[in-house]
Amino acid sequence: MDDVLISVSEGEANTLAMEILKEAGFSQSHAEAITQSIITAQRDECHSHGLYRLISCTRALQTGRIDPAAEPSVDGSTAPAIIRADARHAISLLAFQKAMPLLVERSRSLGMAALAINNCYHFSALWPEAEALAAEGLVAIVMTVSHAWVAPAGGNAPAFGTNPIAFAWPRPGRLPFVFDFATSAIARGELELCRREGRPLPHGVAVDRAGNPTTDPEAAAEGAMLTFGGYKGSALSAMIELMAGPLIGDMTSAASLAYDSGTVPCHGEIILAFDPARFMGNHAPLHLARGEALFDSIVSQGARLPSARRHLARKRNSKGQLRVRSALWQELQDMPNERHE
Ligand code: NDP
Ligand code: PYC
Repeated sequence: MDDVLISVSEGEANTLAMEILKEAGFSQSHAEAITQSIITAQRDECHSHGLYRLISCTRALQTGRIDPAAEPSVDGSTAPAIIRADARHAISLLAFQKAMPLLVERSRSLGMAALAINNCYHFSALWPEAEALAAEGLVAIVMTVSHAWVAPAGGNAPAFGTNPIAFAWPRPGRLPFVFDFATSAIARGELELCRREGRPLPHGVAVDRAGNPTTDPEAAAEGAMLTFGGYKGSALSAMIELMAGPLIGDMTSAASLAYDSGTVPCHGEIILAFDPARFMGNHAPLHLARGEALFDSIVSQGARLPSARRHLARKRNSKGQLRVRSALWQELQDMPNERHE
């Protein structure tokens, strides 16, 4: 498919996203949380989790599995360092928003705390949540499972989700150091974009149903995706299954897929937050300077920090214009009309 990036006003994109989500049935607060996440991703040119997700969110809602209006509950009584949020079978984002203040408060008072979000449908990029915690001066790790699409190293049948992990490290006076990636060799969103746009997959990211390497997105969707970094990514993916699944009393990717009959997976997300002020004490400036020296040693040799591309994109798009694929923008504009026909 021949497609180009066009410039779209952020205000217009915001209005269209809200219209699509509200018409699909999402409550005002869920529609706002979803819109905020996808506009934030689009602004940073993270296309696989930007405006494109309006299509999958509305389709997911049509399965009848997602509650479009459930108000999440937040409970900090299990243990001082454990906060539980029950998304009540809604999209995860509102649960995070509602629980974050308590996570920040407990992380500061105890030095570290964990937020377990249960019973959520999760479609979004993780870095906005990691970055929000870094903006509070906290170090953060965010993990979630997803749909069982990914084979373990040495196997060829799906066992893991694409299982992303994000990490954020606050940097005084600068944007935080953040990375956020799927533990699959590519995110499912990338595979779906290749499928929509008729592009081949990169080599080495998927196998077909017979277990042979493939670059055909259709064959890969019927076969299995692969983890990044061979057995290392595979082990990391298994860790995320355990941490964001059984540890917080929730589903693995495979269990959730079976439970939801292959429609949309409902599962958990875990967010860990550490207060550097508590860990470092009086020596904080020294240790933060060591962190900065580490970053300098990376960039001084011509390598880039994760998020550097994103932060440049954010700067480029800071004047209220977003870069959107033209075919996607057309499809989104047609969406509310289609429902009126
Ligand atoms: P990418 O491979 O696009 O990027 C991974 C990370 O690596 C980013 O932080 C990126 O920074 C950084 N990076 C990329 N290239 C370099 C480089 N050359 N040097 C240094 N750092 C680099 O991520 P994925 O496609 O795997 O994931 C995309 C998104 O999908 C993530 O936001 C993830 O949360 C989301 N996702 C969500 C899932 C869910 O269930 N909700 C499941 C799977 C993925 P930069 O952004 O600046 O390029
Ligand atoms: O891109 O792998 C992905 C993904 C799964 C769920 C949401 N995004």
